[in-house]
Amino acid sequence: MAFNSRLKEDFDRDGFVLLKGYLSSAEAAEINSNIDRFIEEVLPGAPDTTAFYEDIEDPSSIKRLQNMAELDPYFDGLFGSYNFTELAGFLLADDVLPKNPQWFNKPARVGEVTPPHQDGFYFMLEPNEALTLWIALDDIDEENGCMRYVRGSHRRGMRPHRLSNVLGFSQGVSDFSDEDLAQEVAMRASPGDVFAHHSMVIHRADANRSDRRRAALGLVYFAARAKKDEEKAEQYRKELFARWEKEGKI
Ligand SMILES: O=C(O)CCC(=O)C(=O)O
Repeated sequence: MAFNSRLKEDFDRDGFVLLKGYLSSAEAAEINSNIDRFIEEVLPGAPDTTAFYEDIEDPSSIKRLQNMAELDPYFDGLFGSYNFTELAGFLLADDVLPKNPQWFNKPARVGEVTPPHQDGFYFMLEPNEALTLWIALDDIDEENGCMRYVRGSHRRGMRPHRLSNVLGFSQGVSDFSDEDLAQEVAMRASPGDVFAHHSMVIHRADANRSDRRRAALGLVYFAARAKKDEEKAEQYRKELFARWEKEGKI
């Protein structure tokens, strides 16, 4: 599939791009019904680390599902569907490797903030060349926690991160400033819209205090030229999970 060169220019300049109506609302509904099926049929037999909850006592408060491709062929197949791989390859100008698909949910009323962060801080790549295709699955706006990107921040290097108290987002940019806020754009979306965001772009989202759910599926792709220090990344992941377990968060 041929993509428009304007798309790449926008992505390179801003660090994110919106592909309005990339999927139809029926295709977004199919993803939603597969997430429902995953929760009902796969999650009960899956490792505890598959789901994070806003309130561990409330099974309806899932805020994150991860490792879905390993657990379910539908989500594994999604990476290669809808020309997603071609899109990611076009934007990163490289072959790409699909990674962990994750469901990012902000349940109505209780969905917590997404702290400002750069995904590349977690990815630990050299060079830090990766992106997320963030597929909107609901009508999303300022009230239910839309994505907010700091335009062009991917070109200004890795910012310092410190521990955040938000489960699932262990680290946040520690010197997030008014200058960042001035460059920030709040992005509304409809089901089927897809954002591509670079691993170095700063992004965040507000809490969801509305009566509507705010959900999206994130598909991560690493550029083939980006190399990962697997040992360091695994050690870091283990420490995080041990800490969350100790604090009774998972
Ligand atoms: O959905 C969110 O609030 C955050 C998602 C995110 O940080 C990401 O896709 O990199």
